[in-house]
Amino acid sequence: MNVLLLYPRFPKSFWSFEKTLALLNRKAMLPPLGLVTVAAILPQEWDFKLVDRNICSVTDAEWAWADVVILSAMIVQKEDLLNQIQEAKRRNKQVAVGGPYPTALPEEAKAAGADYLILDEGEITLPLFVDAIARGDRTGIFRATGEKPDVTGTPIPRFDLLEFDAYSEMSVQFSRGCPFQCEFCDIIVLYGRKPRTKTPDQLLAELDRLYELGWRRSIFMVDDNFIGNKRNVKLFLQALQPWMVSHHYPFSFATEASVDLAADQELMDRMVACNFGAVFLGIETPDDESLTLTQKYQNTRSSLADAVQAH
Ligand code: B12
Ligand code: SF4
Repeated sequence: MNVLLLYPRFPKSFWSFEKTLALLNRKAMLPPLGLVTVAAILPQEWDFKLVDRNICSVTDAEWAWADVVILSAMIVQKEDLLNQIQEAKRRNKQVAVGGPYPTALPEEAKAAGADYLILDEGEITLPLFVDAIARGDRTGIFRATGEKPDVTGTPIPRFDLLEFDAYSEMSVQFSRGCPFQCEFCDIIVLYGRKPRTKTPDQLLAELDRLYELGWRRSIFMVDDNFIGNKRNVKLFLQALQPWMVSHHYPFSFATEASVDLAADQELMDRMVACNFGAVFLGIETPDDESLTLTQKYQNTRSSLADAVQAH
């Protein structure tokens, strides 16, 4: 089975960083970690090619090679996702979609012509898709019924499918989910309020793989909230530090966290010791009334200015 993994274009926005990327001679900031994770979960005897449309277009030879086209997207990629589904159907390909946008609004991808809607987290729904393919089903909707997968079983993403030179940063994920409940955020709907973490050995194996493949630059831990499970993140950092020393600090790290990070000196110290250089903090607004209205209560409990200054 020849699988073409296709990542739709993002529109231009603050996050496209086109001028900065041109200076760095890179084409995109981050790779599609969801799609390389999907490739790792699917049967490894299948053949995979990945085209990130933020880097290049799909060639006629790649379209011709594919038996099935698998796409992932967030809502901002809607326009290109729907166009690519239609293009694949024009070329008589079977099309499967998943990821945050199809999971949130499945009927839009279906109306554009997608044959398989593989929704929610792939660890649960991809095996259902594989069974459907084995039965010869030409269509299907696969959903996880309430349960969230234990990410300790998630395989090492197929980083080998990525064109490393095109990206300014690499991504890995330690945890999914966030204990908070900000009303504008899709995280708790998609991934739940109980942060699920990988094991320290599991994430070190991912870093080993990146090291082996030659990656030597910055890595973004794309967790929704890296410190959602403080106990487990400390255990991971405890294992990461000697790994970084023995590998002569090959990476620098950045991540996202809630502002309560500032209240945990031990955690900040451990992150610095592991070469974390930047953390996105979800400040949103200094206005208490707006924070309360949007249920971002955790930001009303202490001074945001002090949290930013803490080191
Ligand atoms: C890294 C990241 C980015 C990067 C993009 C990197 C990239 N090239 O992918 C950057 C920083 C640029 C970014 C920007 C934005 N992002 Co963003 N981002 C993330 C983040 C934190 C991690 C993505 C990731 O790598 N996840 C790890 C992989 C393993 O998870 P995954 O992609 O979900 O894949 C799993 C499943 O979804 C599923 N799956 C995924 N694809 C497919 C496909 C198939 C076929 C199948 C079966 C399964 C499947 O299986 C995988 C394994 O379980 C997610 C949150 C999250 N937890 O995912 C938000 C998230 C995707 N982003 C989000 C948003 C809203 C944005 C912004 C619009 C924010 C803003 N207001 O500006 C911008 C848009 C950018 C733009 N305008 O160009 C939302 C999307 C909501 C939605 N329903 O679409 C999310 C979910 C965060 C949130 N708070 O709600 N983002
Ligand atoms: S703290 Fe961040 S990840 Fe968690 S619910 Fe709020 S905005 Fe979403």
